[in-house]
Amino acid sequence: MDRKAAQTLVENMLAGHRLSLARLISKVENRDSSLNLIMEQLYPHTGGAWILGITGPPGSGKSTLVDQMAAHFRKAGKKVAIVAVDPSSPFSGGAILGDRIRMQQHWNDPGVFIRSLGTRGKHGGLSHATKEVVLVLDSARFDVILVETAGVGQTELDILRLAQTVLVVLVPESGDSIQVMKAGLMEIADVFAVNKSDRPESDKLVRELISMVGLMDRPAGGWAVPVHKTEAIRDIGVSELLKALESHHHFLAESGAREWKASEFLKNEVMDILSERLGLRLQEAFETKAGQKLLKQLLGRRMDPYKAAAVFEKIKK
Ligand SMILES: Nc1nc2c(ncn2[C@@H]2O[C@H](COP(=O)(O)OP(=O)(O)O)[C@@H](O)[C@H]2O)c(=O)[nH]1
Ligand SMILES: [Mg+2]
Repeated sequence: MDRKAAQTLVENMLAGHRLSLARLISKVENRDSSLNLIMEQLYPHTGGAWILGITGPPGSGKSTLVDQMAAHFRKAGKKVAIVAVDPSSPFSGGAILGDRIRMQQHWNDPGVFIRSLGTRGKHGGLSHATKEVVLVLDSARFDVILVETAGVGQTELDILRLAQTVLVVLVPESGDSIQVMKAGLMEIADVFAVNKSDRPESDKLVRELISMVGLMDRPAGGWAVPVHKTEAIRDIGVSELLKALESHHHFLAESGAREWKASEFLKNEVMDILSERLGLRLQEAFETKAGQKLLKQLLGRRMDPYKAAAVFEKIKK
């Protein structure tokens, strides 16, 4: 796709054309060669959306909660995009299908856009593609973008760095607060939801989390992480949870943390782009005659990896 075609596609998307939006997202996901042209066109239109990350162990009720939250946002007249990332399933399989069925209440609503990213990108750049898919949706003027990821690994936590507000969803079965700490969820949570509050022991987890949050180092005037009980399937506690999330959103704007977060994110973004490019270029460099020779030298212990890296550093395209 050339510059002109990218421009037209982005213009159509900005005008509200659904199919163009879907096509752009696919191109971003597949790391299309016109990616940089697409980003150039749409980037000036980003920055308006509230990006809300939802994470937690599989089965804690994230999708159910996201579904209810979307319904609340719709009632308030907001346009909502939902991005469900499931890195555990390399193919769009069971979990994603389940999500689709659950989210059916929104299917005919033009104010809701749902996308599942179940596969890794061509070059394995799932987390990077996710960030850019979110940027596309941001430019498409969705008021809220809900990004659901299963909080099981580092890449998933990475994705959440792009979120302005992070909701961590837990259930009593997912373990105690010690495990929450170990999984790195304590540092990223802006709000906790203890879901499936219809189950016994949810009060115990709530108490644990509250005392844990109280022990956290927090600068004066910082955000106090609230803990909310929800029962997603019956929409119990969801509107209170949303109020807490919204006040975090306001807190970000008022405290200046929003800008700080955005600049951290952008720094990482540029570094990610560079390392993605560098990675591809090095991959190609290994395929060349010179690269093969170097590899042989490495294998024969006539060259060490540090020296080889220095040689590659000098390769110009
Ligand atoms: N008892 C109970 N079950 C729930 C609640 N919320 C979700 N579930 C169920 O828990 C299961 C997993 O939910 P899902 O939203 O797919 O979890 P996810 O993997 O975190 O996205 C589903 O069978 C839901 O119906 C709740 O508040 N109470
Ligand atoms: Mg889910």
